[in-house]
Amino acid sequence: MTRYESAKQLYEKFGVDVEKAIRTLKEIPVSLHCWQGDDVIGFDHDGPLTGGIQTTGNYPGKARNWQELMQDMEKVISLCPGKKKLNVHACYAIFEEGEFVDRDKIEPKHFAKWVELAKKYGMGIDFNPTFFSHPMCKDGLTLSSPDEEVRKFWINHGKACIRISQYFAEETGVPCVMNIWTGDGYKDIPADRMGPRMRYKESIEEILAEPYDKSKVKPCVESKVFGIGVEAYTTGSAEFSLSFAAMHDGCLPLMDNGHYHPTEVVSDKIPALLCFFDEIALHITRPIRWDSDHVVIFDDETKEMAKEIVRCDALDRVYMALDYFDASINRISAWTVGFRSWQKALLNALVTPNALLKQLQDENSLTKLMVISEEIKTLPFGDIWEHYCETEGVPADESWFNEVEKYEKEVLSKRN
Ligand code: RNT
Ligand code: ZN
Repeated sequence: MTRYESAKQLYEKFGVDVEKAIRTLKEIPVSLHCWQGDDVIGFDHDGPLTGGIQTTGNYPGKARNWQELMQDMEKVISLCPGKKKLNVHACYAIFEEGEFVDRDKIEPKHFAKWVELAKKYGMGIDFNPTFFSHPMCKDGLTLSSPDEEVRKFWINHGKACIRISQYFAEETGVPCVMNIWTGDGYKDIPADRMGPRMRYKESIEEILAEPYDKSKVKPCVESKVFGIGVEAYTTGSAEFSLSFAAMHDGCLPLMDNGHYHPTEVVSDKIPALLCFFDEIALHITRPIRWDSDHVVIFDDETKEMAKEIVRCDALDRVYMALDYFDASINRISAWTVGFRSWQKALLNALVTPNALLKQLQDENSLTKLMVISEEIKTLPFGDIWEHYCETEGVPADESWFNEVEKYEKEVLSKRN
């Protein structure tokens, strides 16, 4: 018997269909964020990263242009099992030599190269307007600015992004999740908290008034608690964003698990929102003490979030996207560890005996629920994971890192 066969038998004892779990996982897309590769800079400006988010570290070899970024993403794709979707930010528009248009004027053609990459791998694309790192972020405000000209610019950016999202969906045949996040807020106690929120509400409504096909474009609003330099007040707070999505048909709430107070957990929020929304979206990250956007690892809360999606039978109702950026380590490795970790979390959730555990809860057999929950933690999950990677044609163990080291030597170290 192989190690996989014997592991499978142990899981079967708890009523788990391992083959089915693997088949299911292969069909679930996870969005791979382009911004891990160049520290959230993009191709449309020279200035620094703003908006209350920050990358730290200066590990050599970051991608300097679209060719390098795509080459790096293809490397990551080759090292990760599972179905991928691309996640692109508007600041990653690709211009012809000498061409430039500002964000309110971008068009589908500026993203044709991304469509080419997606088609090469049979992937869909998710999209994000970029409301940061730009001179029109006036006093740290965009869609909620008191300056009408500023708001108008960003509303037009949002509308352009709706059109680009629809183009992505039409080209790839996969719906495009378009996420609206702004870093709008104040460093210190504001005198007016509602004014900016009313302006934000009206601005998003104007963006969503752009005609689009609801089956193709899935707009979301992402909430946040605070950012660097924006500690006292965030316009798009949790209550604001959740209420906005609830009150606007077709708009999804997006929860980023770095955007809550440290003892709040998104794993518990997933089943709460699924009681009310047909579909929701997630940004999967790893906050250490704050919204630090560390690389996702196979830790307890990551596992718990995946378990909730599976237990709620909501794999087709939750859009999952990675969102982290670490510039202190090899970026290809950072990307790969994060993607593989979320795959592990999903596989782990799918081979958890959820039906049995739920039955124990409903019978109020809470003692036995604890006993079984603890026993299954030491089942040979690694053997199932290894088998899954083999069937996906990617390295099953840490040997993928040899490829990254080779790539660093041959490609990354030549960039400067
Ligand atoms: C920032 C938000 C947002 C960004 C990306 C780049 O705190 O999480 O989602 O990380 O849009
Ligand atoms: Zn996010």
